[in-house]
Amino acid sequence: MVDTANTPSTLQLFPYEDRPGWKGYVEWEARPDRKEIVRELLKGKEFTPDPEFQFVPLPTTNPVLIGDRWKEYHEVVGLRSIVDVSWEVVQKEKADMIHLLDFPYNGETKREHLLEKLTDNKHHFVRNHGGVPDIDEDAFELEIGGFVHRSVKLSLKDLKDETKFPQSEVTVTIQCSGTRRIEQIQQYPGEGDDLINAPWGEGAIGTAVYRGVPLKKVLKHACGGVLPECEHLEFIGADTYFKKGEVYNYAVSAPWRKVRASEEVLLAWEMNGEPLPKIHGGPLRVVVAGYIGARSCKWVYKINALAEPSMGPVQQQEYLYYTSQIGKQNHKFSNGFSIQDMPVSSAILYPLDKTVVIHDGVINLRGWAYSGGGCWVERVEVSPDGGHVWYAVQPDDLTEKHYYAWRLWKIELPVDAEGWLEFCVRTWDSHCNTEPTFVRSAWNWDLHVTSSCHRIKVYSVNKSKPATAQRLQALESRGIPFMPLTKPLEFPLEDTQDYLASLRKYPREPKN
Ligand SMILES: Nc1nc2c(c(=O)[nH]1)N[C@H]1C(S)=C(S)[C@@H](COP(=O)(O)O)O[C@H]1N2
Ligand SMILES: [Mo]
Repeated sequence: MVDTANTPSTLQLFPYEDRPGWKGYVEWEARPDRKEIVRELLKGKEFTPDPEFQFVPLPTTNPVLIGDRWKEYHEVVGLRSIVDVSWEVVQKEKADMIHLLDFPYNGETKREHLLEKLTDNKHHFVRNHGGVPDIDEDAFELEIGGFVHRSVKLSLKDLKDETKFPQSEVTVTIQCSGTRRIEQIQQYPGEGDDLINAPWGEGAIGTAVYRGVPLKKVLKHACGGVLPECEHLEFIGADTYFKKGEVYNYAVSAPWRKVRASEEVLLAWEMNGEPLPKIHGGPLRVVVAGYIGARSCKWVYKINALAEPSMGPVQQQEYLYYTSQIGKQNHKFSNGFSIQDMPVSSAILYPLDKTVVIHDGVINLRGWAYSGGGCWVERVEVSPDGGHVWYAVQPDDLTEKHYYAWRLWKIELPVDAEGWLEFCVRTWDSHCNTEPTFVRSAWNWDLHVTSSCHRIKVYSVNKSKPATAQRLQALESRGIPFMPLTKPLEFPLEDTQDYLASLRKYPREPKN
């Protein structure tokens, strides 16, 4: 618990509005003095532990998890208003979501909203490591420095000036590397990070058309290019991130090689034709197409050209992919590889897991398929038997190809068998990559990148079978619903006469 007796004196320590028009922004990276004060304030204090949700079932509430600990961090340093304002933004911009974590806000898109090629801004998932800054467009400024020929400060007006920078519009799928993490958790619990590694299902992914300027053009035209020492571009966001008793601004990086090669590393201010919503990084964010969501820094106000990757904890200490033998006792920041390009993956959105499907020998399935790194989805295959027999989705049943976006798919799957069946999906991309077969094949301590074949269990009732059709009719004529599946039938399906006839024809015991 927070020792409130010690907090009032800290209330004025850090400004809620560090620059005029920049609410909810506090500069930490350029202020080691402030970082030191926070370190001292947090030292030795006890905070509410994070909720345990890996060894126990997830609550069915919405919000699912409550970030008490993170609210208390902000309270102790006198920044409680960041917590409150962030929740107000959620109410305004993201009312209709699965709120996985209330603060820092993590919101998952509901299944029905994943079935559109472009995800509506109000339904696109959100992953935050801190609060949501509220920065005036007119007051906003982007600073670029480090190993560039010329350090610059650019207003949003400068960036939007087409006589200075050519603009691009790109359809991009942003996927959190935690998508489908819940499947890893259900098999083997893993990293319980201080900032809760959200138990995402299939909805930490979304697709939008982003408008902005390619970063490489800005580096070229505004900064006169980068210096030979520049190998990485670091992006710093205006939000506040606590990690192990220290405070930071969110910082990540992407290699210069990626930025140079690609029009698709954008500084974006528009999402699906609308100004970038605050919760998605407005007024300006980076969009690193093809990479894990974490690199697409929101509220980016500073870019540094560096010789090495960012030392920000998100880049250095998180989003690492370990072997399945590396766990709590032996993981180091250097012995996992840094996840950048997203691998190929897919999900079945309908039918829902653990549902009953009454059908005529064909079940309709729908879902998404995506591959990062500029690879595109070539083929989606679905299996009705856990992965032995595979049926390919027909080309007409896939949405159009993009270099950096998902394809939605649908298929009419022939299904003869009844009872519990395991359906799964696997996708092949343009580089002939496909998905590991089982979660266990790709389980990793940080629970990232669940890219194994997505599996669901469906209870099949095939009414093209005469016996099944008759029984369903018998139920209907009595007004008895089939569901819920686990409720026993209210009447016997066989009368005594039929039973005895059958028994006499096929005796239970051998005759001799
Ligand atoms: N400044 C900042 N940028 C950020 C984050 C953040 O917490 N702060 N989260 C990252 C992560 S982990 C993901 S998956 C994406 C999510 O983008 P979205 O919230 O717009 O969907 O933003 C990334 N950019
Ligand atoms: Mo993420």
